[in-house]
Amino acid sequence: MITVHHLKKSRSHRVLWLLEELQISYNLKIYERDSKTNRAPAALTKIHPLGKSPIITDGKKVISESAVILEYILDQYGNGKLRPKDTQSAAYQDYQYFMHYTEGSFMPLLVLSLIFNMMPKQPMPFFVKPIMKEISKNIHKIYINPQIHLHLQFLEKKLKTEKWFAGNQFSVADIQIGFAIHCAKSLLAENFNYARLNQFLNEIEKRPAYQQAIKKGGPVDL
Ligand SMILES: N[C@@H](CCC(=O)N[C@@H](CS)C(=O)NCC(=O)O)C(=O)O
Repeated sequence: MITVHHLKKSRSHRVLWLLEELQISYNLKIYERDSKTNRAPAALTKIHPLGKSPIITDGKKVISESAVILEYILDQYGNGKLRPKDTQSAAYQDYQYFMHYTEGSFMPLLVLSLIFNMMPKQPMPFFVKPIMKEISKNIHKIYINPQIHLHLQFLEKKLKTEKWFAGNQFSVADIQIGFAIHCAKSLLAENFNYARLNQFLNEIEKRPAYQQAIKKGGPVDL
């Protein structure tokens, strides 16, 4: 049976969500973030050397990286569900794209934004703080925010012509990218003006499996 090593408020929500969609039984081991640093506890490094969540174990296998975990679960337990069947189709190409693009291109920008939000809050000599605040503000203005909006415009446009990210059927690509869009919305707050993406978020949040994952693993956030 699969054990999910679930760090609270993390990408691991994706894994719980998929397992709930497939209605598979699993063990859940919950890890708390450090209250000061927000980092994962050292206990996770005992499961995988990088100590990043999500990690699953299945028998002797240890699997990390959310996209790899989602694909593994579909390969082993999916019975052909939640990904396009025809590997030659445009939907399958989109499926592959969004499975890889999310962590390869989009999430790093969101993590960069989080880091630059956190930097001025770190302990430092009082006279450095205003300088750090200014650096953080400028990096957001010059690079991070325009890049995040560029990606969101691209994602919004994609959903103007299709219901989901890999064609007209809900798939695991929506689980993978859904978490990232949710995080982008909470980072941008009132500057998140994307009607189609808001509609997409409303639809995924209504899914019983999504809600069940939150019930078991806690709220979605970075
Ligand atoms: N690309 C990896 C990223 C894994 C990752 O960075 N996870 C974060 C949680 S969202 C983490 O474990 N952070 C805690 C830490 O670095 O201490 C994936 O998709 O699984």
